[in-house]
Amino acid sequence: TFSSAEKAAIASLWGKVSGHADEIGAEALERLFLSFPQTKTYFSHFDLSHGSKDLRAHGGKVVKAIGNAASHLDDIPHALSALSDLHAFKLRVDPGNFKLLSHAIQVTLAIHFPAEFNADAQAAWDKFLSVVSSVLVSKYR
Ligand code: ZNH
Repeated sequence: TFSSAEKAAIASLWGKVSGHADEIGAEALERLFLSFPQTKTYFSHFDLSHGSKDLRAHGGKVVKAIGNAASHLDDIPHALSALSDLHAFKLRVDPGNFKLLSHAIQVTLAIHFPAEFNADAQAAWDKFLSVVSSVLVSKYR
């Protein structure tokens, strides 16, 4: 569960991100693929070149799912239930990759929102993204 300060930090940064979901998401994915090239293997059917439509479309989906979680901080498992099924039963992404994506997202947020993404906001987002990740891998077996 999140403290009211953590909730405020998540909501206020989400307010800045929400209008730029595709751009922020595409950049986070690009950082993921550059820093951890092994993660590209899940996306062999995508055009992963800089600024591609695939990167923007998928980045937008990922960021909007995070926004959905941000709007349901008291019940993230319920909000992400279908997505959790998809990752566990169909995509079977190695759970370790969620940490890598969370890291790439935080780097992207830090670069675009340096003033807002202070130490407290970073701690809150780190916790939030780890809750999102644990929900998405919770149905693995
Ligand atoms: Zn994931 C898909 C989200 C992580 C891989 N994803 C997806 C989607 C979403 C997401 C929203 C879409 C769905 C539909 O369409 O329905 N993810 C997400 C999130 C996260 C994630 C939120 C965290 C935070 N993923 C991940 C990782 C990986 C992945 C880490 C690896 C690396 N996903 C994936 C894939 C897919 C997805 C492969 C499919 C794509 C296509 O389209 O094909």
